[in-house]
Amino acid sequence: MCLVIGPTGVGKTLLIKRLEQASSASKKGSSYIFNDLPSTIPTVGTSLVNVSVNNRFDVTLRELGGSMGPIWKNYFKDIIGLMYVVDISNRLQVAAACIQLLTVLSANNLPVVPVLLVFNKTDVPDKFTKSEIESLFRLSEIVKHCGRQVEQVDVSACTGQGVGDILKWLEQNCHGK
Ligand SMILES: Nc1nc2c(ncn2[C@@H]2O[C@H](COP(=O)(O)OP(=O)(O)OP(=O)(O)O)[C@@H](O)[C@H]2O)c(=O)[nH]1
Ligand SMILES: [Mg+2]
Repeated sequence: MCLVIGPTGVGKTLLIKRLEQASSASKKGSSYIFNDLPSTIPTVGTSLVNVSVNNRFDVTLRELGGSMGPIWKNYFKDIIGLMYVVDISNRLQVAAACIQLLTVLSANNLPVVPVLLVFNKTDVPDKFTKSEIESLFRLSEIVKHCGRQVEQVDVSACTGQGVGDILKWLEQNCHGK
């Protein structure tokens, strides 16, 4: 099982819907083309979804609602991967998201699993730039010191940009476990 966490409203549920839809959508590079915009409601508790990874195998994604932040750590047991989603258009939330990420990565019960930082909502014009995110998150230090493999993707769950990069990460990191 791969855990999907991040603050409220960052787009975890929509992203998981896109990963589910990807196998029947058309692809352009690492992006998928979606013609609809499914509605979502805030996740209360947790939701489990099976996603087909590039038609090769299925992986179970467990989303934990952002409002459950204080008890995310109760779900770390037996995970094989961790996706942490950030809304790069939410200037008020990004600093808190960074602190929350550091708390997650330093939890002593977090297994040594691959971590994917998902920078979502790239479609919003007034978003943080890549270099602002780099320095706010001190990404290079996180990557160096957290003792786990940390990768990053820029995506838009709205437009489908970068959704293929997440599937590629799942294929390479959450296979057969
Ligand atoms: N513009 C834009 N909006 C997005 C994107 N992804 C999600 N949203 C919107 O953000 C809102 C919240 O999305 P959710 O998927 O419910 O967020 P969540 O992270 O699951 O939130 P919780 O379950 O409360 O933790 C919805 O209105 C989505 O349509 C994106 O890439 N771009
Ligand atoms: Mg949700």
